[in-house]
Amino acid sequence: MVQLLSPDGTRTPHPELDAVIAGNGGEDDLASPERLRGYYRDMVMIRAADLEATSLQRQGQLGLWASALGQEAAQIGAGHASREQDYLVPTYREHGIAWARGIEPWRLLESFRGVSHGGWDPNALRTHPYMIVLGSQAPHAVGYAMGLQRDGVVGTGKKETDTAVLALFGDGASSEGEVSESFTFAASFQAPVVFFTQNNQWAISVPTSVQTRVPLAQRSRGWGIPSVRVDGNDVLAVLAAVRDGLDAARAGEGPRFIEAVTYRMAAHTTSDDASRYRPSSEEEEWAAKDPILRLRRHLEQLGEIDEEFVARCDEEAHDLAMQLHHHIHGMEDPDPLGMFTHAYAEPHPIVEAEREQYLEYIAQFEDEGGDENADDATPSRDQNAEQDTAEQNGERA
Ligand SMILES: Cc1ncc(C[n+]2csc(CCOP(=O)(O)OP(=O)(O)O)c2C)c(N)n1
Ligand SMILES: [Mg+2]
Repeated sequence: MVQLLSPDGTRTPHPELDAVIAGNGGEDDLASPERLRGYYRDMVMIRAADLEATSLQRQGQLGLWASALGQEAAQIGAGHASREQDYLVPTYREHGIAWARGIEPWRLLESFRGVSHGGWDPNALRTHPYMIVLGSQAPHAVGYAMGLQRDGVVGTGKKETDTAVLALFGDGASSEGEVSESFTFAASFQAPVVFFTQNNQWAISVPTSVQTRVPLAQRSRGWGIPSVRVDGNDVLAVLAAVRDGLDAARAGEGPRFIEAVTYRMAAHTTSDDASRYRPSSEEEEWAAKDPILRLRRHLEQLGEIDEEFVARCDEEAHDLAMQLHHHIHGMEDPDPLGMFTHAYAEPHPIVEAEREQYLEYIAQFEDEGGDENADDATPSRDQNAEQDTAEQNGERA
């Protein structure tokens, strides 16, 4: 497993990736003190946003939240490894990726609150909307990558415009047939795509040991796709491996597969109770490998971090959490009928029938309560929150 920072923060040399970190002789040093402090700040910011989102869900302001706690280095490393023109295809837990790509964190909350279908312009930010269907990221990414080949922006030798795709998915999703099919297409067409799996040890309650008998990274080798297993709690190892893979892909060298070994510190989502299936000793063991702490120790060893900087990051993170809180309360509820509007580009008989059915459903409440306002007839967010809490307490019907 590739590691550039050991858990105590010591930098360990690597025969190939050191050159990538140093900018391959012509670019900026990816491990300059300024950049390292930047990664640290990023990780502190997204952790605070994540904790705030969890609180907002508990307050009934979000329907659900999928926490990325513990996966900050994997996501900030991979996000910053991509170049501006690259296209990223995320899952639903990619908050650090979104941050690194410049997506405002409250955009993420819109979908989890159910007030938008996506939340950002995928073309402008070169980052696809979150996708919950497991494994669907892979064929979308390979298709996009094959399109890039046909657009002539692969292997021209221009690093500023040659483009690659980063497909993100979890250890569990890697068992989906779509991922295997995508490996076939990517290898056959030598598509400029890097498959990046965050092996966070769990797929809800199923451990990675059930998904695979060999290290996940080995899976792609039968397709002739080179792979590497990196320490996913080491921001520099992830950064170097993903930058290297994407640059090879954009240069026309074909696909790569990267497994980042990390840990999902929280439950699967706010609807899950991880204590039912994993021991707290495991959580404690991984807490000692905390990715933020590791980078901080490294910066301390270099003498490049002081209390003032740490305090400023914490303050900014607190401000970000407050902003999220503020934005949530400013989000307007959408027209419930809007969900039928963009299902298809043109009218569709089934969608039309469903729309009519829903109109009739809403009308029932108007008859009963004599209330003219259809929105008030749907259960309120507070009522939903009460029901969710009851379900979490095991009071299911
Ligand atoms: C095709 C499909 N099957 C099942 C689900 C339900 N589901 C949502 S997340 C999840 C576990 C995914 O685990 P993993 O791929 O390891 O990603 P992680 O949640 O750990 O980030 C499952 C089974 C789904 N979203 N899509
Ligand atoms: Mg997983």
